[in-house]
Amino acid sequence: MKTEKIIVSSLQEAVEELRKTYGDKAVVLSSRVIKRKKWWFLPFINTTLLEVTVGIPEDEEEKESFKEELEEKEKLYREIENLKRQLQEVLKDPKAQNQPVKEEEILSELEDAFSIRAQKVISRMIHKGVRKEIARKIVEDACGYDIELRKLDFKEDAFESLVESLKRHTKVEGEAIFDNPPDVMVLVGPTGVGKTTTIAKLAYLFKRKGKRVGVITLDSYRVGAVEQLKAFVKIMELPFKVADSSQELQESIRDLQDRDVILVDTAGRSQHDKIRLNELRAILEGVDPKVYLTLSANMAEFVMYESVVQFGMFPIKGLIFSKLDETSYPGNVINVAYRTKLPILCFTTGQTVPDDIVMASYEFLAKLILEEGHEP
Ligand SMILES: Nc1nc2c(ncn2[C@@H]2O[C@H](COP(=O)(O)OP(=O)(O)OP(=O)(O)O)[C@@H](O)[C@H]2O)c(=O)[nH]1
Ligand SMILES: [Mg+2]
Repeated sequence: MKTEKIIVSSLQEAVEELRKTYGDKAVVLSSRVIKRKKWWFLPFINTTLLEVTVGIPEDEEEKESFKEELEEKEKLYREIENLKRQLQEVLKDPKAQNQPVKEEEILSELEDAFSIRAQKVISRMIHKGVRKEIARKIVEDACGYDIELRKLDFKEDAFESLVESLKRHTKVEGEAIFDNPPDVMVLVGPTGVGKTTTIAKLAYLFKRKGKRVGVITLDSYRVGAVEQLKAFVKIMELPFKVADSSQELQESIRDLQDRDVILVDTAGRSQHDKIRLNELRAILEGVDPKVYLTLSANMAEFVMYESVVQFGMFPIKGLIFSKLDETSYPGNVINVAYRTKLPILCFTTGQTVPDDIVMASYEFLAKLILEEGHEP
């Protein structure tokens, strides 16, 4: 494969340029931000450009594998488009803005179809922030038709039935990760959601399960970020590396080859900051990591979708929901899990390392929606 560097103002422009010159065969391999003088006579005014490295396949076999890669990417883009459409719907619906729902309204809509106990569960779910149609669907599938009541009622115990329904409507990874740890696991997400703290908690759990753990941070931008993680890692006596570039990351991974799992922390990025997201993508290129998106449970639901869409430029393997202790409306977690079908890895429930973490399970999800909360 031949590689070439082109200077463009955006990745979009790079893709268009490639299509024009090489058709579908060429791909973007990496990109980096560069500063150029906009006008030579104004020496202090720089403009931000992207230097994009492109790969151009030379033989038939390579073309074939590029075709597959392209198809894979197209599939991903289609999924993202689909999520975007769903996001538009959510934004159109005023309930997304957490408007209070009137108890009588909910119950009057449900009383013909559901038993009283099923109605109560739906109503509780809605008060916890689960969207009405999602709560209804999850409970409907947890129920069977009771001939005597002539209504839908839980097949067995409400909790057990909900667990079964959640298995059909959401995905959970949870403890399973310890049986089959990823070689390289990267946490991405918006700023301040708790990525670094979660890495420390996960490192502890992997270690407790007898796995050999290594930790790498890519966050050398923020003052104190390296020290923050280093301190935790030192207490756990784990090897720790700091990497600044794709090459340093690959070297660090090679140095930690004897580890069962390498946890990689990244600097928080706004989901709107395309340039910094692309920088991270370029650093991760060639590593094939399992990427987990960390979202804070107290974020507005539509911001969560927005993050899923924007961070969708990484192959997201699963979701981590942090700061569950800071929300009284965990229903948004159920909504996002239901809609995106991305597996949930874990929840974090406080600032204390390593204790405040719960690996996700369907039972935990059911508890989340059945527990008493803020009800009128
Ligand atoms: N209440 C609560 N606070 C948390 C939780 N997880 C992390 N925090 C706190 O949130 C703050 C930010 O946590 P970090 O782990 O530094 O977040 P980050 O995503 O790494 O932040 P950046 O690297 O700056 O993007 C810290 O004060 C943490 O103690 C949690 O589950 N609950
Ligand atoms: Mg951090």
